[in-house]
Amino acid sequence: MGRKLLLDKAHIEGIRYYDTYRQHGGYAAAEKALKLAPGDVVEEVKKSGLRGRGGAGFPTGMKWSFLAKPEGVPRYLVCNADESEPGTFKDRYLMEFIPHLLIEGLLISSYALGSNRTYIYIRGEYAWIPDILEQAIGEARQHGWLGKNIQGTGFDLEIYVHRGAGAYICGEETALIESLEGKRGNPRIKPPFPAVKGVWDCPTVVNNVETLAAVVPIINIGGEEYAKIGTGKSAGTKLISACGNINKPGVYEIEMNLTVEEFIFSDEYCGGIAGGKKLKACIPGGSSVPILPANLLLKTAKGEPRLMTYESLGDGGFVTGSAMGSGGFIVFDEDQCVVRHTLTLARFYHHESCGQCSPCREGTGWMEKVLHNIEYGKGKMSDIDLLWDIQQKIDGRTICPLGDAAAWPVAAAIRHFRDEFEWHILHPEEAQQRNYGLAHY
Ligand code: L3W
Ligand code: SF4
Repeated sequence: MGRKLLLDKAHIEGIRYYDTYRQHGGYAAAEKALKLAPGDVVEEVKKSGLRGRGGAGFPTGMKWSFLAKPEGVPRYLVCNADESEPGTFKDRYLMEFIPHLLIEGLLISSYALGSNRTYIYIRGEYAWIPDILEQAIGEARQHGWLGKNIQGTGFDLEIYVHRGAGAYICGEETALIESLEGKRGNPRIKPPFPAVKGVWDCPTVVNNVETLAAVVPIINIGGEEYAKIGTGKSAGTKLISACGNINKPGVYEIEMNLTVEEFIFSDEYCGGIAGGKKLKACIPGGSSVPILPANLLLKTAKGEPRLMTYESLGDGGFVTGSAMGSGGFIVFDEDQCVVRHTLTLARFYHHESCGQCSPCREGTGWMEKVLHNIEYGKGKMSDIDLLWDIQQKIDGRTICPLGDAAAWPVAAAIRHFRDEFEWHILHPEEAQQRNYGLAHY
């Protein structure tokens, strides 16, 4: 059984409330961190090897050390709780069941970064969670963990919960900042990175919910100890939200050296494919990452077992690999239709494109139309090459990663399941009549 650092107490009755959280060791890491110099807390996070849990996997300690510190200018920490990536629901679980873990992580991280005003930007559709967070913030203030002169250290901190309005693009950090400032959530061109010019043009760190929660066990056990878990490049534990055609969908905490095979088939995690069917494919890191067919999912191109790590899931780049992404693990059984799923995703990205750059605005719409034709019996063989061409013209040519995220699923579907596209084109009536029993995510 793997070590649990984030969800080890999530099952305890009443852990959502301060008294229970405190009785079970809560705020011990904050006590410890507040006795250290802020720079030493940053060092501890650097030593841990923690990487951003929102999708990009950028080293957290490095991001923190990039934060500009001009004299007399406030610095901000923003928690990205705009969890909207299809297949991803692990941050919701953390906030809903163990909100004080996030508040404690925010306190420690704000102290380390010198942020006296920290924001939680939360997805609009998570309508019931702001109340849970506000309750935890109120309790933390009541017990002297927020407000002025926290625990007599001279450090002041307020945490504000800001609700988004339901746009996926606001999970992109610069769109999130625009939205937080009260504007339309259009991504900004980077550089400058938020670490230099973020909220109200001030230096800002934007980190994912899980990343900030992971700071608590890092301080509790020490950065070096945390770094011993996993594979080095993928240190620590990771939350995975597993869904699709599996026996036990849910949020799991894994050590990052578990094999994909064990994750899917063991009873401790997904419990195998539902209905005794065969595994067909998987999107292992949220809808933006390439789909992997079963043969490439369980073993790497070198024939080694594929691990639930940044490096193993991403090995070989586009050809054989996918990505750890946000940890949204979507499993497909043998009856699933890759064309239909690719269309669903194309529709999503078209709908969510902010429209600023032409390749994304126009290309996502084109991909949706062409896929719709193929799925609904009006496709031509040349449409497959057309789709390939469109995705290539989007990839790497846009302001923010949404363009790439729209292109990659299409590219991977054609690369690995071209025969399915051809079958749809050659058998239009049969393709329409099939009832696929789509996986839910
Ligand atoms: C200062 C530099 N800071 C990089 C910072 C940068 C950002 C972080 C990573 O996209 C991905 C995307 C989705 N000085 C810096 C620097 N930084 N160089 O490091 O940056 P980047 O550009 O690699 O990625 P990103 O823009 O954060 C995130 C993928 O995640 N994804 C999406 C998941 C969506 C959710 C959700 O719904 N919550 O998680 C899943 O795979 O496609 O590729 O902070 O500022 N020189
Ligand atoms: Fe907007 Fe798409 Fe361009 Fe991102 S890539 S800025 S979502 S148009």
